[in-house]
Amino acid sequence: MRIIAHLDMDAFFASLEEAASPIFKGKPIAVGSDPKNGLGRGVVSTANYKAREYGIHSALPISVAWRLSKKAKAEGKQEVVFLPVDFERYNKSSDDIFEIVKKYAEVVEPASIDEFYFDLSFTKSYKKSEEICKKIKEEIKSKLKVTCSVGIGQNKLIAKISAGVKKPDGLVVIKEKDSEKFLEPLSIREIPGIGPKTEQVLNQRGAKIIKDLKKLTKAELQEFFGKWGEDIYYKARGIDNSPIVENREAKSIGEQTTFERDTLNFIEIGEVFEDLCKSVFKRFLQSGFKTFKTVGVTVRFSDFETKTTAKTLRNPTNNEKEFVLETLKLLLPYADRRKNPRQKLIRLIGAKMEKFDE
Ligand code: TTP
Ligand code: MG
Repeated sequence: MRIIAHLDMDAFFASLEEAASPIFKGKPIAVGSDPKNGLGRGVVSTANYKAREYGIHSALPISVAWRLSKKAKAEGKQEVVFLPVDFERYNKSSDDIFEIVKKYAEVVEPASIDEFYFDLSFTKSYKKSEEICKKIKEEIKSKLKVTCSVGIGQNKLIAKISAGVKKPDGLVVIKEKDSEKFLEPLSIREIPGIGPKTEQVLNQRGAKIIKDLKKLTKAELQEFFGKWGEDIYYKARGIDNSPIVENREAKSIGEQTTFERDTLNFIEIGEVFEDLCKSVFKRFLQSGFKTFKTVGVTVRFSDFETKTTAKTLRNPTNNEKEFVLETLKLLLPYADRRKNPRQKLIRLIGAKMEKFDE
């Protein structure tokens, strides 16, 4: 059984701006090109939910957004705060979110600047997956002061669609047995890839919602759209085998491993950890990088609480012994009482290195 989650940040750029400047809190915000007092020619990148109430949204001409703001003001509502796009900062936050998700799931696909797919099949349970996603949401909220919406399902298709149905700050779980019924009442446009053109053709065949789409045979859909038609046929039934692709360029090299049984046996943990470090070091040698400067560990306890620590070394190094020793020093406090006072059993450990060739 696969369990896949999709996480999408809420009004991402605008939320980050709101979080960065308390004076904007609660105000309608549009991030995008310069409105130039209504004469600007660019578009809105995104608007927060408050500004969406005025009809402002992504890709709307900024001049139209300006007018909607003036109209709102005339009606006694708050004027919209217009802000320029600060990609560098948003990218940095995107990396921070990626790192948070990565603590809880080994396989993560950054699908866009504010979207991530990750594999929770290892939990073998929707309940546990939901718990993990709650923790991820909480950690993002506490560290970045912004919210996100998460969907959980049997594949990327169900995960993505369910993440979108309860925005903002949603968490939706669609179990495999419920997935077809979940899809049926939705607009065919909810299926990723069905844009205005495909929609038009399908509307002409009487399919507005997914339930109606299922009345078309595979042969008919293939006739209209070729291979894409076959995809549509399966997607309408909640079937999607596409894999999660970890395509981010290497910023860190690391590995995690889950124990056969949760343990607090120092000898066992030490042995497994040393093997893990050796494997990470081998990948470092293969990577072509010359040195690394930061080392880190991850520990997941039996209740899925997950901790990470990293340490930046005094000097860049390429020494395997140093790597093992330094990460071991980070790991040990989680086994003894220093960082594990209740002596919880350990479920997973990980080691990584970053800051290459500085
Ligand atoms: P989205 O996830 O599509 O939108 P969002 O996060 O702003 O809002 P939602 O709560 O509905 O998810 O896009 C993520 C970011 O990408 C968005 O904050 C700004 C940027 N973006 C553009 O610059 N132009 C666009 O047309 C879209 C759709 C997004
Ligand atoms: Mg988003």
